[in-house]
This record gives sequence, C-alpha cells and structure tokens, in this order.
Amino acid sequence: VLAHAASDFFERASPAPSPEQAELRDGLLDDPAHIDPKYLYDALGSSLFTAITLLPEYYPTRCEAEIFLRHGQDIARHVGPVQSMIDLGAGDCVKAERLFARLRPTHYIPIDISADYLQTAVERLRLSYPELNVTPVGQDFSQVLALPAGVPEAQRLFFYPGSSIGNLSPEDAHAMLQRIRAQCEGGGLLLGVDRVKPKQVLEPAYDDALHLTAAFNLNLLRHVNTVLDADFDVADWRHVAHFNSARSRVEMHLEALRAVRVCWPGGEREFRAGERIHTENSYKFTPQAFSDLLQSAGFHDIAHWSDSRGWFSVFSARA
Ligand code: AVI
Repeated sequence: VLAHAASDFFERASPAPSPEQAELRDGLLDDPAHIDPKYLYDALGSSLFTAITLLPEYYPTRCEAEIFLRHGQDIARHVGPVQSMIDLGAGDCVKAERLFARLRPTHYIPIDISADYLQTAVERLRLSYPELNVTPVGQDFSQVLALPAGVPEAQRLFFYPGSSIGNLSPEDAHAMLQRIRAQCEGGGLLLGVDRVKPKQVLEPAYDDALHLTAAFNLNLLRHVNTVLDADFDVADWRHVAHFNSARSRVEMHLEALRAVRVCWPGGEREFRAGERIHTENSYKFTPQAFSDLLQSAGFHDIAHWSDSRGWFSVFSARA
C-alpha cells in the first residue's frame, strides 16, 4: 500500500511530459540549443506573421501575389481541372480564395495547425461561396498528412504557398513532397518557393526596421513558457537573423544578452552571454535546385513562373 501511495505521489508531483514538452526539453538541452519553428505560431505569433507580410522589407508575399496576378491564366492552364484543393498551412485562407475564380474547385480542404484561426476563415468562406464544399482540418501536417474521408481522389490539387516548404530541412522537405505525391496520383501540386538572392535583400526581410520579426521570434519564448511551464524572460534575449550562404538559408536565432538560467519542471539550462537558441531556417532555392527536388520526390511535368525581379517562384507539378 505504501509503495503504491509513493508511486501515486511521484506521478502527481511530476506527470510524464507530453510529446511537445519532451521535444522542447530535448531541444533546450542540446548543444547548440534549438526550438522547432512551429512554436512561433501561437495566437499572437500568427498575428505577428500576418503583420510581417505587410512590411516593405518582407517581399515574398507580394512577389507571390504578383506571380498569380500576372501569370494566373498560364498557371491555371498548367494545373488543369481541379476537384479538391487541399491548402497546406491555410491560415486565413485568403491566398487560396484569390485562386477560386480561376481553378474552380468543388471541394476546399484548408489544413492548419491552428484550428481556431481556421474556423473564423471557414465561416467567412461558407457565406461567400455557398456552392463550395469546405472541410477544415486542424492538423500538424509536418508529421502526417491525413485527409478526411469524403475528399474525392480524382483531380486533387495540393496548394502549399508562401515558401513554407523552405522552413523544413532538405530531408523533411523531400519527405513532405513524397507524402503529398502519394496523396494526389493523377493530380498535382502548386507551391511557392523563395529564391537565392543577395543578403542585402534577404537579411532585412528577416530583421526589419520596425522589429516585428524580432517580436515574432521573441514571442516564441512566451509560447514555450506556456507549453513547458518554463521561465524565459524575453528581456534576456535578442533576435538575430543572418543568411548562411553555404547552406542557402536565412537562420533565426535568439541570443542571450547576459548569463541566463532557464528552469522548467524537472529541468534547467544555463546559457552564457552570447549563447544562441536556433529557432528557424528559411531555405532559399534556385529554380533548378527546386525542380530537382520535385523530380526526386516523383513529380513530373514541372513548370515555374517568377515575379519581375526573379525573387520568388511559383511551381506547378503533376503527380
Ligand atoms: C512562414 N515562412 C515561410 C516564413 C519565412 O519567410 O520563412 C516565416 C518567417 N520567419 C520570419 N519571417 C517570416
């Protein structure tokens, strides 16, 4: 009875960590420390990202919109008929909505890690497009890509805009493209990709004069405090972003301004002044490198269009 009572006590005192808590703890104890970029997107983080897309320095969103505006007809011709449009990381669903008139899907399946954010957008869409069959899915599709029952198998188009694929490691991007391909045999993929360019353009896009990207990065620590019950103080950290040209990626880090000890239930980590936590990679591609990646994941009939400055590309490929 005593042994039972004791184990009961310890279970209540330190319950087993959730998978998210275990992932965060392991990343913080690693050398160098890292935190998965998905923790950038709590409610405030998602709003900050929307604000970032309006910054003069953050060109990708405007470049992609320009491509759809200038080349929409060609793109729609290459994509062909669409029954179901599956929107990966749909957010406010605005990017897909702009393509409805051209692609004319009958089913729209927006998938996003933040189900709450999606719900508001879906209510709006149902009012504006009463004919469209809308099935929202709250899912972290970086791990599994499970479509709800009832999504027609023919003429599926996966839509993955914004160069979100660039936030995955090359291995994870390849695996993700393979998972997508397996789900749209006979259909296709339409996605946005940010291109390699001088660091004088890349770095301000990730370190803007209004410090919105700094707030976006620092806010991740508050999200971690909530999930892990940790005691990060954002005032102890500063945002750092730089282009790592050898690895063709912009990296975001948080750098300790002074020696800091961070504690959470069952653990702690000390950081020296100047020590960093790696929080995001944003890979930049040449059109050739991205075509090769699509081909190696099994896609064919690959086409791409660019904005007038050649800063961003939209790819269409068949599965
Ligand atoms: C969502 N993702 C494509 C953005 C990017 O450009 O890598 C996230 C971001 N990070 C800092 N600014 C924007």
